[in-house]
Amino acid sequence: MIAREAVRVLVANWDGSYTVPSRRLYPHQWSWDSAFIAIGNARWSPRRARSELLSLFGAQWRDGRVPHIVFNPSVPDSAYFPGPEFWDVRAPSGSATSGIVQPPVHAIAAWQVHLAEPDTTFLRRLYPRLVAQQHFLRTARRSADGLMAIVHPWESGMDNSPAWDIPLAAVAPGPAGVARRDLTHVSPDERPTDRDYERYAALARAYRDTGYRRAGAFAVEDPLFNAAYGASESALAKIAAACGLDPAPHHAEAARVTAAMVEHLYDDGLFHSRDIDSGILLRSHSAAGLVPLILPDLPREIVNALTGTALDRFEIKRGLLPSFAPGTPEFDPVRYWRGPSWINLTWLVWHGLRHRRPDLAELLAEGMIRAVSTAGFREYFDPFTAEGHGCGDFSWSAALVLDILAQHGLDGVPTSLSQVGEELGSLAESDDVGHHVLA
Ligand code: 2M8
Repeated sequence: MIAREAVRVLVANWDGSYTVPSRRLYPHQWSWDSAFIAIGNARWSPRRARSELLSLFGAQWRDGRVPHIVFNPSVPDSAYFPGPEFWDVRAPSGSATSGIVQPPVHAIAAWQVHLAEPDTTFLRRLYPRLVAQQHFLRTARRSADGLMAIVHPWESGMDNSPAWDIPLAAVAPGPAGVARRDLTHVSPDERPTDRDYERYAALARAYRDTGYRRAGAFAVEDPLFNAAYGASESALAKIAAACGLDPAPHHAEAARVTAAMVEHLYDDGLFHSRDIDSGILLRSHSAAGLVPLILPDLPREIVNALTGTALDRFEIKRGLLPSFAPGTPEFDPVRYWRGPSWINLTWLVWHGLRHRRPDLAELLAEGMIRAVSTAGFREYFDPFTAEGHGCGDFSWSAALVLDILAQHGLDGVPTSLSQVGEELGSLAESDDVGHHVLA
């Protein structure tokens, strides 16, 4: 049974207060992974779901930024590149962290966790931290046209997407011979190239050397990142209302960023990234351009156009959303973010279509379940054959499929999930907070 298998993966990857994305490939806490994992954990252990988010925000910086990695001090530096020695920075809690961020999907996750098991104490605790996270982005990262910039491909979450080929080519690569650890666990054909890594390391080093303050040679407005920011403002409006606070400023900010995205990033049935320095729209065929479907205020005609693009160019009738459009020269069905289907991207588009096009949402739900049933909870999947790639027992694949199963009532899930939850309940309740401080 898939639900039981998914919970097994999440239990195996639990580290006491949060979940690692993968035991060997990603042995620390990752920011947007934790948000997706919380959404899935909420379906069988709301307590773990709350802990996942509180633990991450325990490592929030004073300026509001939520680092993309919080390092586990008991894992050796050499287990992951770049590790804590490279980033060389600590959060006020004392945890070693990275200095960059990831798409801010956390308010969306917090609201989903609350819906699964209402808990206003949790919401009240997290709300000011979520607000600070958004505040950091709109102060430190806001561009002239009112959108938020990312300063590293890792901040997009879609590291080696072809959408970054042009802006990344302008970055001078650092020294060759980066001490990569990922290739010990996954085939080189399924990961970014060494050349990509030399540039990633050079960019991160340059940002670090400004005290994590000034963007280097890479600064773009990404549609997924900005859509996450906007949808998080809509979620914050609901959270504020549930806490007896004023939701109006959040509604206004969500509407403002949606309008700015439509004005500056939309063209011809898809959202694109924009290079901040040149102001040029980086037209590509990345599935990031469909993620603005999660924005509640998106105009109807744009929703229709995006849906048409999802069907024609991304061929979602197959049930799997490719991360880059097939039929383009850059498309590669097995290399990381250059074409394979990922459960988190598919979940985001599914989330955006749920109330607008339930027929298509159902199709994607079935596609995700088919993929994990045949290939297991792999990191990514060939969008044509559903063959699994990257690491196995990958946490957000397991977590988000639990959410899909629960929402679609597939696999007899509401009953079986609560059974699984009950069986594992003593484990979920008895373990304790790990190394991250729950502030
Ligand atoms: C991948 O990114 C990390 C760097 O952050 C890596 O390649 O080492 C991406 O898939 C990213 O989206 C994800 O959050 C992370 C952990 O799953 O792995």
